[in-house]
Order: sequence, then C-alpha cells, then structure tokens
Amino acid sequence: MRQIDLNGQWFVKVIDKRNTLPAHYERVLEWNPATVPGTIHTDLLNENIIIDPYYRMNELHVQWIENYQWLYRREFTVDKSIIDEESIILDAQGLDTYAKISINGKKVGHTENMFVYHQFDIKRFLTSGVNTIEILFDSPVARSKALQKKHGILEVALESHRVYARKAQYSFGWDWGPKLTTSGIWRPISIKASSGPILKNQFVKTIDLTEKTATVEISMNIENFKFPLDISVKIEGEGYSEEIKKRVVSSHVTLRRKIDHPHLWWPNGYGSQPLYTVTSTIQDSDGSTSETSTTFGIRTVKLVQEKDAEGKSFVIQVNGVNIFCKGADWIPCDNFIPRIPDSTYERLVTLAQNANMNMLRVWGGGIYEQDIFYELCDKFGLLIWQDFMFACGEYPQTKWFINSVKEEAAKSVMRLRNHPSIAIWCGNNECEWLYCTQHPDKSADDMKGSRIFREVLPNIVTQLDGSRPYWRSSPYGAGFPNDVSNGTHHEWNVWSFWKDYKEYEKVTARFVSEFGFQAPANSTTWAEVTLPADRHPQHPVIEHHNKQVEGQERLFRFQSAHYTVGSGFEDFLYQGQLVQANALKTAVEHWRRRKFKTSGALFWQLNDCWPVSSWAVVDSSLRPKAAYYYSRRFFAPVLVSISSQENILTVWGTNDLRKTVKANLTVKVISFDGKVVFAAAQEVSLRMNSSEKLYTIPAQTFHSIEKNSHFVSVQLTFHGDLISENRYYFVEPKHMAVRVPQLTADIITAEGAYLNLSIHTDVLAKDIRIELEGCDIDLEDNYFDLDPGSSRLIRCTLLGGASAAGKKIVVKSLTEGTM
Ligand code: BMA
Repeated sequence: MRQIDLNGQWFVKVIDKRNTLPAHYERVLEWNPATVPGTIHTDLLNENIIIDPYYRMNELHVQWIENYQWLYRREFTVDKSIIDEESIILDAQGLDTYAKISINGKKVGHTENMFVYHQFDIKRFLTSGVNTIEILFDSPVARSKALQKKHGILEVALESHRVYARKAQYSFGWDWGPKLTTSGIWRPISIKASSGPILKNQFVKTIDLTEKTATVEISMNIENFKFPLDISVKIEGEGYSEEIKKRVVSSHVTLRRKIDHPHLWWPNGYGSQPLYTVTSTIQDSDGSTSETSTTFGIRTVKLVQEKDAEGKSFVIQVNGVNIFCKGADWIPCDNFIPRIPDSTYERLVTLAQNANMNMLRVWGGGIYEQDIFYELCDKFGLLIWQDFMFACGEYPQTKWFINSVKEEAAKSVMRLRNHPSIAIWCGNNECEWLYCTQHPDKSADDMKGSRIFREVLPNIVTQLDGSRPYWRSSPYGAGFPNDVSNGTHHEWNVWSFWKDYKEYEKVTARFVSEFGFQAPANSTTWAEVTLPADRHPQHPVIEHHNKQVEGQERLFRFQSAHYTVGSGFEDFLYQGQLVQANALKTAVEHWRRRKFKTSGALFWQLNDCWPVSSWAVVDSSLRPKAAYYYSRRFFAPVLVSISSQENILTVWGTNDLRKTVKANLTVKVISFDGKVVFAAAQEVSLRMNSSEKLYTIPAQTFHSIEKNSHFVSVQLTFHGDLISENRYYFVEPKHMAVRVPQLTADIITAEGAYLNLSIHTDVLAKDIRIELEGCDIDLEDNYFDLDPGSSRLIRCTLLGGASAAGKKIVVKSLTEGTM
C-alpha cells in the first residue's frame, strides 16, 4: 500500500453567488491558506479574518459563516508508479458535511454524512505529475433547512432542522455550547494505492471465559485477492505469543483460539488493563502482502436485568463481576474538533481515572470520538457507554436517511468494536423520553425515527459486534422511558425543574446515566475570555456564556439556598462551584448506598467545549472545578457516608473492591472550635462489592448541642491510615457560626515541579481551596474540610513546565460572611 498524504496546507475561499457577504470580509473571496484537518472557522481565525468566537460575545459576529459555500483546494503530485497501481482510492476519513469532491475539474463524488469515512475510486481522474483536488462544502444550515422544508418540521429540542443533517448536533448550538456550525475536512485525507490483496475489518472478541481459559474469535475480510492465499495470525500479550498459519480459501476468515490463564481486562478500580495484539499478514501467489494489526482486551460484558422488589435491575457485568458504574457524560472538547490536541484527551481521561471513575458516556449529540480517546480509555480502564449520534428529537425515517444511518452505524461499529473499553451501545440521547413527555398518550414506537433505534441500530450491532449489549436510548425502560423502576434514568427534576439537590435522595432509579448541577468556570478561565469590567455574575458577557434558558438564574437560586449571596464575582465562582460539588456528592453517595439497586451514577458532564457556566466539572481550559475534587472522594473505591432521615444519622460503608475491607470506624460530634462532645469507635468489616449500614448515631446525641457550631465527623482507618472520611453538618453553610480560621500553608519540600504543602488550621476550616499564584497545578486534593486543630499534607504538581521557585500559595476557606 502506498500513500499520498493530502493533509497540511490547502487553500479556501467563499462562494458567494448572491453577493451577500457581510462588509469587511471581502478577503474570503480570494484564496486564503487553510489547514487540513480543520474547519472553516479555525481557518478564518488563523488568518485573522475573524476574531476568536469564544472571546466575550464574538460568537454573535461569526454567525454568517455557516450560510455560505466554502471551496477548498490543493495541488498534489502523483508519481507514474502510483498511476500504474491497480487500485487508487481517495480516503477521506471525515468531511463535514455536504461536500462535492472533484479532481482535475471532474466530479469524483459527494458526501452527506460527517460521521463516516468516504472512499472513492479515483484512478481514472489522476494524471502523472501535478493534480488538483477541490472540495466544495455546501452550507449545512441551508441544506438542513431545505430538507426540513421538504419533509416537514419534526418535534425537536433546540434548532429543529438539525435532525436532517448527519452532523454533530451540538454544532447547531446546545444548552452549554455556542452555535458554531462548522464545515471542513475534519479528519485526515489521503490517497491510497495498491495492487495486491487488502486485509480489512479485523475483529477480535472474547466469546467465552472460564476461570482458566478464554476463547477469542478473530475475523477479517480480504479484498482484491487471488487464491491461494496464506495467512499468518500472530497473537501477543504479556507472557503470551502464538502464531497461527493457514491457507485461506474464502474472502472472510474466522478463527478461534483458546488462551490459557489469560490476563483479563478490568475497569478502573477492579483490576488492571492488559492489552493483547493480533497482527495478521496475508500473501498471495504473486508474493503481494497485506498486514493489519489490532489491539484488544480479553473480557466479557453483559447487561443483567433481574426482576426484584423495585422493578428490574440494570447491572453491567464485566468478567462476571457486577460493576457499579461511576463516572460522567462526555461531550466533544471543542467546537473545532480537529484542533483538539491529544494532550487534551490525555488530560481529561487521566482526570477521570484519577477521580476513581470507571465509565464515561459518549453522548449522542456530539461525535463518535477520535481514536485517541478510545485508546486512552482502553489503557486507563474507563468503560464507555457509547451513544449513537442522535439527541433530543424525532428523526427522519425516510429511505435516504435510514440508508445513511445504516452506513454510519456499520462503519462506526467496525471502527470501534475492538476497544475493550466500549461496554454498551446505545441508540440515542433522550429522544424517546422527550417524545413520550410531550405525548403521554402515545408509545415510544410512534415517534418518528423510532425504527432507527428499535430495529436498524440493534440489528447492525448484533451483526457486526455481537459481544456487547445494546440499549435503545438514554434514558429508556419499559413503561415511561424515564421510569425509575427499570432501565436507565436521567434525573433532571433536580436543577432543570428548579428542585434542590436534597431531592436526589428520593430518587430510586436503577442506573442514572445523567444528572447534574451547573457551576461557573474557574476564575483564570474567565480571565482568558473576558475583560475585567465583564466579571460580574450578571454582566451580559457572563450571561452569554451560560446557554441554558434561565441557567444563570438557577445558579443564584441554588447558591442562595446554601450560601450568603453577594455580587462579588470571585465569591460567585467559589460558592457556585461548591453548590455543584455538594449536589453531586449528595446524589452519588445516595446511589452508592443503594448499590446494586442502583448500579450506575454518571453525572452530566465531565468536560466543556468552550468557556461557560455549565454542568461540567472540568472547564474548557482543563481546570478542575470544586466538584471534580469532590468526585475523587465520592467515587473512592471505599466510601464512608452519612445519610440523614428524620433526625437519625446512619453511617454507611460502600466497598467496590473485590475483597472484604476491615477497618476501624470512628464517629465523633465536634464543635467548630474542637470540643468533642460525642465519640464512638468500632471495628467494621465491609463485604466485597457491596454497601451496608455500619452505625446509627443515637438521636439524643444532638439534643443539647448548638446545631450551627457542631458537626459530625466519621472516619474509616486501617492501622491508623485513613481510608475514607466524611462530615455531616446540621445547618447550611450560610447559617454556620464558623470562625475565621488561622490557616497556615507551608511548603515542606519543593523539587522541580513537585511540592509538598502542609496546611494547618486552628478551628474548623470549610472548603479549603489551594492555589498557586500565576500557575496551574495538579493537587492531590482540594476544596476539602479540615477538622479543628488538624493538619494535612497535600502533594502538588506544577503544570506546563512551571517551577515552584518564588511562587506564592493562596489559601482560601469558607468564612467570609458566615459569622
Ligand atoms: C441532558 C443532555 C443534554 C443537555 C443536558 C443539560 O438531558 O442529554 O441534552 O445538555 O441534559 O440540560
């Protein structure tokens, strides 16, 4: 196989047939340099033709771009020896979206689906020497609106015409994202020439697993072949290597292998993530060869649904072990996907892993993610709940649309199916739920497009994968799609319907694949996209960066329930983040206590695509919010938590480990200045992979104490080492009589980018936030409480190659305005 790389520099210009271009943009009528892979927005930005759409309210000034046609062009040289190859293919991994491709002025083909790769036979279009390729992108908005006009308006949340375009739905605007409807060559493009056989679509799956042996099945297709063919299949893993050689007599090869004592792939927290590789090579009688290599993990995954007193369970089982799925929903990390560096994926997946997550849900309004994302999830043990790319609406059910969906689903399943991280395929995000909410008298099957989710997609998943479950939608279940008694649930009464987070404790859903609370981005991130004068919680620029209807209003409503609200921007950020953190904590601890009556808690959402107040716990500049640090604690494998019902406090132990945990439990009631008014200790044993009550605090303990100046502290320790700790406060922070603590923060050791800090407080210090002036840092923990008279050592890594020398530590805690 020989290749001509067509990535890199191209040229782009606008096609403006009706002369409607807005003033001052005449430069786009001429050829301007463009980068492939890329988008029209980033090309114009790189040439300083437009200003950064993320800055202040600039988004509004670039809306014209989506209404035009954009012509991309480049030249490339083809060698005579390439022209002589039997097959010459233009391999476009992703075109966004309505593209007409021509080479040397002749039409090669056209595309209408951003999610699939396209391959065109271009042998007859090429000449030896210099050739020209042009790709004309039609306006995605004009096209989807024209389709909507022809076929009718469907019931869709947000921009209704979007459902007609097989294009990332969030690019039409979302309740956390700007409306920046891109066009462009968004994935790599090349020419591939060959004359011999081609090995394709290698798939490895674990079809049987016993205690000592795994049976794996390896299959692949061969194209462009002449018999006889010889194949060699080499399987390699840690301490394992085997080569199978055989003669092939068909264009489809399937073989099975038993691997003794396999190293199993486990989700994060349940074991390690060993990966194997299969490399297959074929050779035909002319001596031409083709090779393909696949990484895979040995593991099984099953969805277990059993009838019980509450309805029907929904448990994901890996290698026969019930997994409580802990994690978050994932959206694209930018509106301009091609510019996302691998390091962003690495940072986010690492943050997820460090937060003890074991599952991410790739949400259906974004994209089938880039390969790097799945590779990282394989490596770090993040299970993937993979939606197909449909969200919040009815979808067309016409023949051309279904055909496009079939191709998209087949190609996506084939691209992704070798990743052990992918645990479940899911038809869409919230389509059935939305429809049935609006039509209580109808069934989900009446929804336009329902055939896609109940028939087309599951059939493709069975045919082309067959090793993972398929679920029709998130949320979905028997009866009402968002029912709590079975299936999956999205909990949006809290937050979206203005209910505060205590209400989470009433939710008895079986698997919660979405719930969330908004919080503003971090201060440094706001500083990157605003002017100092903008930084007020109610400034139009700040409000513009909250895309939910009444989103900003809710931030105030919930903050005022828990904290003293002023107009200071910094307090608004700090307290706003704490509200989100406590909301997620309340929900997750409750659902983990219900393990496995509830068996999944994925919060909305891990990441952002631009600087915004949203449900994300890591902002678009990859800075964690308070809730991120809380999530590390509330997702910890062993968790002690406190539930309060009718004045009775119950201490629970949740153990996700596959072994019993013996520990010492201490329970104390302490005044904010350090007087212990109640103390108890006992040995406890937490059964493996379960959750149970450990201790009930007698109600009389609280009778005589001042509720606004005491708290309950619980700790699980083993031989003096802390396993997990938690605190319970009787009143909201705004009513607490917290004294301003004397906080000291000292650098104990500093070596290059690593610091050890020691934090000490005299009285209770709530939500201590540590920052290093002018520098992004990774902290072992942040936004934590410190008991009166105690100290804590915190490890800290300076990011971006910064050095610790001369850096000032800034420590804040929740005291101002609470006395
Ligand atoms: C969910 C998601 C998204 C949305 C989020 C916040 O329901 O599926 O559509 O962004 O809520 O409203």
